Amino acid sequence: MSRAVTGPRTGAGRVVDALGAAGVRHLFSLSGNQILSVYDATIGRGIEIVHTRHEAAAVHMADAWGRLTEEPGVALVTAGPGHLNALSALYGALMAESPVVFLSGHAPLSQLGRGAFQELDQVGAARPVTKAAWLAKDAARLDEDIATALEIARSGRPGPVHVSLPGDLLEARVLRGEPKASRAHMEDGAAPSPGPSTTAAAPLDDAAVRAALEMLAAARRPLILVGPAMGRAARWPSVERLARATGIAALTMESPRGLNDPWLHMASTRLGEADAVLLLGKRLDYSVRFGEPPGFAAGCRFAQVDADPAALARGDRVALSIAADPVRVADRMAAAAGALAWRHQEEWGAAIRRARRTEPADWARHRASPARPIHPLRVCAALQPLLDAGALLVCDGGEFGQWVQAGVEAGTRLINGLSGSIGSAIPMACAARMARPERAVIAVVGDGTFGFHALEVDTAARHGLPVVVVVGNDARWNAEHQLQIQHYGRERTIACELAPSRYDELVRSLGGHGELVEDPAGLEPALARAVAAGRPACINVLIDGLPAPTYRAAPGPAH
Ligand SMILES: Cc1ncc(C[n+]2csc(CCOP(=O)(O)OP(=O)(O)O)c2C)c(N)n1
Ligand SMILES: [Mg+2]
Repeated sequence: MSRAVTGPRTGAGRVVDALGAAGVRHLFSLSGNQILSVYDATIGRGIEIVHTRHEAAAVHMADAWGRLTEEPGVALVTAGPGHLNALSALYGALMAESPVVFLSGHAPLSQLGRGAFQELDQVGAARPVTKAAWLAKDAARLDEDIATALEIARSGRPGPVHVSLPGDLLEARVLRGEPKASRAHMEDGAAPSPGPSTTAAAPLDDAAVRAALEMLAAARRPLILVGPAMGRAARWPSVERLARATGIAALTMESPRGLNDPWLHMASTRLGEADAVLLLGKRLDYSVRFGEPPGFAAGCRFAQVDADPAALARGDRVALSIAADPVRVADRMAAAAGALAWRHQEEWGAAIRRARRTEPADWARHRASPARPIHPLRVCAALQPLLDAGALLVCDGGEFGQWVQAGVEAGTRLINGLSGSIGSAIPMACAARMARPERAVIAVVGDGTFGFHALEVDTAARHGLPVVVVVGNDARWNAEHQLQIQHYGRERTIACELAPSRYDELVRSLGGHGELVEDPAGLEPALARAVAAGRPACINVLIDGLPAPTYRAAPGPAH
């Protein structure tokens, strides 16, 4: 049998060369016919393939890599069903504004329209969950496709970009200096130029920036709200500088629970008092209740800054819209703030910052509670010292996830985010450990959520990634159970029960460390052993399935 054509002189070689030249060292992937040429081309080229157990997990890993490094995480999957399996995770990356390059094998160009194996309009399927998506058309230009995809993913408002790679292009021999097809002859779906997302280079509209600053200066109770990318380490210092220069409190809005984000604590009860809001890289979307009453007062004015003009809200809620890089605008505003007369009282900004850290009065008792099943805040109390020592938190959704997001303070945390999707935490933790090998990485998931990507513990074991998975086991899809109680009544709850399964034993069977914790006193020692295990670990905690915390206008019981 003759060997397939692979190596540096093929289209696949061009793909790998372009990735390597851009500094990409990992491909998060699940194998398949159409991409084996790319696997082959990585041999000896310094690029590690992290071979996952589901395509969505590969994208979640690329997403975490993107969020932590601000360099695109690259996922590579096979055509048709492999491609489709990955799409839900791309939605997570899109909503988290994470730079991701999503590459899929694709039916050969030479067979298109004839019912090729796994032939599918992959570009059409990926378009709603990407910044840009196209089908590669020329083997000699595959390197340009990759470079363009990487550039679009990280520019402007970061996000995922897709390129479909036809199998025949990947396997085609490409000689150096081979003539390239002219882009002008390509049909719709060919590689776009980075285009309007590169507003970074455009001159700032000084008058508009000044008007936004004056709007804040004239307000009594101004606020700064920022989106997911602005809340990350690479951009947050600019937000902080502006907050310091103006005395205005700045908050990141990255929770699917929006103004009810439990991490906001008592601040969630005060945001509606604002009379002017600066949105930095933050859409006026569902998470801020579109800026409308009762979320915000009818008279509250909004100024919105976004690198992506399409993200700017239409309608009369926004007094000022600025299409520009929010980092540049924040820096410009911080520099100019001293020259203005500010009307707001420092006390308002301080009150919001204080409220953000103010917990209901009874939380201290819950953190120390000896009760069984274990209170979620007791788990938080056990996690906090590890986070204080530098562990990175990857927290999923569901009621347990909300408790932990609210109940701990983490130097670095990744959450499921505005997609409102559950299931990403275990694969994200794997990539987080790759991006930050010096730090302990703790994934927090509900028992239902654990099932989405539990087998990525196997990926972690094979790739030497000792992540710690803490499962809050209430034998229930509790978030939905709670909604049933709220909307239909306690006597009409249905179909949300799970078994109190031994997820710790599952992890042990995969070569990991696993412990069941039923007694709160066992939490700290079990977590310490898990962190020290040097292999993936699961602490399966039997918790009380409580509704996630909510806040009232005055500190009081959580529920
Ligand atoms: C992909 C996806 N599927 C379904 C949901 C709806 N959903 C949100 S939370 C939740 C329950 C999660 O259960 P578990 O992980 O056990 O956490 P718990 O709420 O019990 O603490 C479900 C089904 C979702 N948000 N995302
Ligand atoms: Mg549960």
